[in-house]
Amino acid sequence: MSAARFYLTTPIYYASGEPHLGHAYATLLTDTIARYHRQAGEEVLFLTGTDEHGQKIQEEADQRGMEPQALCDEMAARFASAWSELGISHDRFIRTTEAEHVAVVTAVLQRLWDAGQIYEGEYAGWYSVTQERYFTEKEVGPDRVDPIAGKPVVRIEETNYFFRMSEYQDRLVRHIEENPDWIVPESRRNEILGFLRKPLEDLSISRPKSRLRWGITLPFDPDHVTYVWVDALLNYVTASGAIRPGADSGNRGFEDTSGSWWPADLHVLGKDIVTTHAVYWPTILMACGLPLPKQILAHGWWVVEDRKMSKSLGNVVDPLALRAEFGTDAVRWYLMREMPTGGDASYTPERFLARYDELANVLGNLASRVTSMVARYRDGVVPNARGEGLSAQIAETLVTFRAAMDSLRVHEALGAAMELARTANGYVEESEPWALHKDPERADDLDEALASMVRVLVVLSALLVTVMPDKMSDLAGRVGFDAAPQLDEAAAVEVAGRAVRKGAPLFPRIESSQAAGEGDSE
Ligand code: ME8
Repeated sequence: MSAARFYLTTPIYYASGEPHLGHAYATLLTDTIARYHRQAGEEVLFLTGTDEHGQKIQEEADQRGMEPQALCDEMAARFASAWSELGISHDRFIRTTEAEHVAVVTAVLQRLWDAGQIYEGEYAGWYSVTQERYFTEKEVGPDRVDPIAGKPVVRIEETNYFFRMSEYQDRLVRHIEENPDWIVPESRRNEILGFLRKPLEDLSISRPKSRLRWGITLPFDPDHVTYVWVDALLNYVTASGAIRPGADSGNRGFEDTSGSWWPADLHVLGKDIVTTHAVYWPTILMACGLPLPKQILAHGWWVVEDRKMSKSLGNVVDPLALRAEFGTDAVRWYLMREMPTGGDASYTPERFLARYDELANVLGNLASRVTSMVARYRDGVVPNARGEGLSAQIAETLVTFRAAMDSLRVHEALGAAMELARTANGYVEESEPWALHKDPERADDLDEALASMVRVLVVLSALLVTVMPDKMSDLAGRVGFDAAPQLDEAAAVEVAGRAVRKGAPLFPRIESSQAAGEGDSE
């Protein structure tokens, strides 16, 4: 039987600015979920990339006195290198200026045009360049600002092509109602259902070249380019390989996506772009005859003093600077552990340090104590004992961890793992290996306690390797494993006889934890 497959995506980020902590969060969240599926033995396609067309990019390039393509080349490289520094394990980095993608967008538009799904009309409305979207009179309010970033909108009146989105309203509402987990969390699902209570309008899908030259030319009118969101959303189909214009299969992909990665299992994105993903996107797919993605996870925002962190607000935190100081895995841990998936979280240096302390004082401390006791009391070899002192807690943690990960509550899964480390520190205190060591009659008890502690470290490495791949591989290595084991094997691996080494602290203490008088010590 072939392995189960899982296809998941991040948003593709605008190539108009540098990656910041918000982008890093979305990408890391997707990475953590991707690693979790790989660790379960599934075959995974993890897609990320850059969104390179549209007015926002053109304006940024004009401002810098650059060609848009040169700006995109520079920014795509920045994103790719940030992701490599943050240990992101994507399988494909797509750029919407790639020839393959341009061909897919062209094929899709031609298909919609041939099917009578696109017509020419007049548009008059408020446009936000920051969001690359029209908003209604009501949404922009008397101040004429977009409701997401609060930036001014502009009035646009022009001839556009429209996609008959309104025809799909009922089908979309039914889909959302019949699939309660299609959009998570529920708050975002309700928001979309609320939006769909009003009549859905048709979607303007083109821009005249007289106003915007940077985009994919419409196949049926050379004077217009494709609206950037239609172009961008299709990246998910391009990378799936479902439609390969010009290939032997022709456009077979529209009728039959077998053999490709489409439909996606999960789109991860921020709550700022739920409407485009949960309304525009599924209706376009319906009109093309393509299956819908299986799930949409809308995560919350990192805010700084109650305002969304964003380039346009000028309040961004650079994830790479944090990484230089604390290491990649500490940044990954903070972002994944601190933000309740779906909620908002506020970035503060204090919270960062508090989460780091958890790593140093709970997990790092446990690893250090256990490895040094095995070294000291048993010459660095795990004794031949069953090591079942914490079996019940391990079993319970595995159940909680899996359930939380499967329902995309990553922060909860990580919390459960950290709780196991806390419990294990308590076990160390209670079993008092230092006292057992002094009593030759209790050598078996000491063996059992040490083996149990090592087992917990192995399980922790398996639980946390998705979020801290380097540190947890290091931890597995310190207790005699080549790599952190797969989750379903972790509780039952043989620990007896493994060679243990202590090594330098996994998470070196930083000043605040030293000041607090705690740390990575026995
Ligand atoms: O919207 N907190 O790109 P974008 C958390 N190109 N996440 C944040 C964030 C914050 N403060 N700021 C950004 C676009 N993000 C389009 C997407 S997809 C077909 C096209 C994350 O560069 C979050 O995931 O503005 C958000 O949805 C995404 O970056 C938007 O990135």
